[in-house]
Amino acid sequence: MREEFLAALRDGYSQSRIIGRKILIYDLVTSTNDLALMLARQGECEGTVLFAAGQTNGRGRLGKKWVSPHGSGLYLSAILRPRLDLDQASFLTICAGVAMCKVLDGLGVENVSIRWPNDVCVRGRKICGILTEAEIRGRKMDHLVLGIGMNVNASCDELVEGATSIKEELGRKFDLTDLGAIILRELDQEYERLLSGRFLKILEDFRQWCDLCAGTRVKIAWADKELEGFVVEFDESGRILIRKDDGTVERVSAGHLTKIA
Ligand code: BT5
Repeated sequence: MREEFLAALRDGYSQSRIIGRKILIYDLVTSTNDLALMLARQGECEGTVLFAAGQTNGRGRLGKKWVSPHGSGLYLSAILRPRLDLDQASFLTICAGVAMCKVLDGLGVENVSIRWPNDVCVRGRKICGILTEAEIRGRKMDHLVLGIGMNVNASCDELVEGATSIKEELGRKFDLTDLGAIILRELDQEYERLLSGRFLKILEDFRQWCDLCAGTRVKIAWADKELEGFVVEFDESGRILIRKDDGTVERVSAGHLTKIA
């Protein structure tokens, strides 16, 4: 493990400024995102993070399941109240993706990349998933829950096809508490950058980690819609800009993306 990460580990949670200033730890929950959304509605403060050892109903996007073997992964949700427009909520996913890439890279995991919008992969195998859920009051964002699932000590056979874990990549187990501290520190740093308006810096990092570049031909499917075209760029809300074959450019904030050779 690299030196700066060992230092982060020694400092533990104390470095957290916002994310992680209050930590709630559970054994088995349905979903840390469900619990965090409930607490956020009841007024829980910004920065509170919930960790669970296991989830019976870990969720991905659009009702998909997040497989959460008990005791061998990190399942956490942070309650955030950023002053952002609702359509900028997906930038939190970008931010968290960058933070998780930095964590994995710092541990020595090679070939880490972001599969837009919310998967962190190693050589195309998914190691971490991010689920950002925002709720509004009136026309403004009231709170947002940032959920992260990281496969740490699970073996491939405990996960799903196409998944991997830190243990599978590095050949050894990690202490979940230490890793939790490292994750909070990185998340907090990225969140700090976001709150201070350094969107472009975060986007710069995102482009470095993202497995897509301008000119890649892709197909994106969401709800009952699908479009195909060439990647142009990502905007400050984390949306992808696609130039369709008729020359028009469409912005998409989430969906299932497939690269077309
Ligand atoms: C995600 O959704 O990747 C977001 C996952 C977020 C999970 C965290 S855990 C803490 C918090 N509480 C929750 O309830 N959720 C969050 P999506 O892009 O829709 O991907 C879902 C797909 O990932 C599934 O359909 C599977 O194909 C795959 N998958 C499920 N479990 C996996 C795992 N443990 N590792 C890798 N891939 C997995």
